[in-house]
Amino acid sequence: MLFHGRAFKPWRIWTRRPLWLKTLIGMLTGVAIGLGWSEQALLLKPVGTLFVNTIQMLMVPLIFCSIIAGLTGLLKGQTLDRVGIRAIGYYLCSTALAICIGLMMGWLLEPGVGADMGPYQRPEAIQDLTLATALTQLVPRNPIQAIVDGKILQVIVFAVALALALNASGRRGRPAIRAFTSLADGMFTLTQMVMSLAPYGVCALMAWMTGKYGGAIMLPLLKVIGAVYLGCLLHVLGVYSSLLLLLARLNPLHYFKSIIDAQAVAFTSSSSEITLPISQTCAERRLGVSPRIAAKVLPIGATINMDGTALYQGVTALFVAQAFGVDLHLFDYLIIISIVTLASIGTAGTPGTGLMLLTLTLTAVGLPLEGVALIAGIDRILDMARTTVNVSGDLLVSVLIGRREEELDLAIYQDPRAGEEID
Ligand code: DAS
Repeated sequence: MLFHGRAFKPWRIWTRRPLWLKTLIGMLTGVAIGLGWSEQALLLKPVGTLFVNTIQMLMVPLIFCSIIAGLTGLLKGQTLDRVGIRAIGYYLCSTALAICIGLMMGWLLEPGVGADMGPYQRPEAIQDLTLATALTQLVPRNPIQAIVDGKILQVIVFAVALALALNASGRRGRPAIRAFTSLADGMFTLTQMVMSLAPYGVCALMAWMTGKYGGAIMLPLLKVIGAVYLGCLLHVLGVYSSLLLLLARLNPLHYFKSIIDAQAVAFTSSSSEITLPISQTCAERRLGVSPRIAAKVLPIGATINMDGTALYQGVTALFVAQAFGVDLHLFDYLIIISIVTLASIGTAGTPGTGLMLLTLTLTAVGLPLEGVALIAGIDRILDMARTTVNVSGDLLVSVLIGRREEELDLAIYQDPRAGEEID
């Protein structure tokens, strides 16, 4: 059959839809199946488990290669200068602060309470872990064994150490860096291939979970959206304003007015990398940051700064723990803060990477990966907010460093109209 002169292929109506929309449709279809045919829906569990196992298969090699590729790509064989070190310091501190806000929102709003999907038994090894043993175990005795056992924190520590060593070894390290960079690219491609199956995997898991636990699990997802958006608002308005006032003695209002364009692109694209050119223009023409500082600080931010993603990890990890009836303790929170802060080094500024990072976070504290399927359906809605915060944080640090290096044009900062229009 012809349609506008071309062969009409009805399946294209589905295949051409964006992945996030197909995943959302998959989730809603799964809920409908679970509510309508709860007995039969339980038979879909193996399909969902297969999807979860496939994601788990990717995790360790993906984070290992992407941290090495990300860190060596950032350092480019040099040692960081004062601006670079300060930028990374600001970024990692604000990311850790963002996770704390996310954990606080999850603890206060308790989005997962009422989902009643527990009780879930965490692995003994994680339950019995103490702070002393965790600190001693930070450094893996056998890094290959750590990779085999999926000990996330040890894998990350080893990856950061190896990246710094390869970067310091100059020309001799380049073949290895190239190898890890192409491996990381391969892992990202494989991740995209696996995530293209998300609509079907999430559909199967949601059908099974709804069939087993009922439709009550949907309401908590709305609370997750509320908690993430509220936390993002609190972080940007509260933390960023305070940092501008306390560290740079600048009026935050000018900052918020100047970054609207970049935030709009980040919100609609859900990608820090796509937003980077707009951020650069915003920084120079609206915030008055010098091109030298903007060119150095913003790419670092797009690579390692993930305040919104970190905050989202805090909320969703607590959501999954509450939904499955698992009590997390202070020590678990410290593990989440460490993992997410360090893993953000290797997290790409592209849509959906936060969901992949969530698999690391849940594994590190022994929570079920079925929680990833619960979140996957609404992830794009959350990604829009967290990417907006990521980009806002990048721009904030460029202002703080520009101010400290006396490379901030106050005339432009105080009157963004003084800068050129952003075309
Ligand atoms: N979308 C990612 C970014 O571009 C963030 C995320 O997925 O968490 O920053």
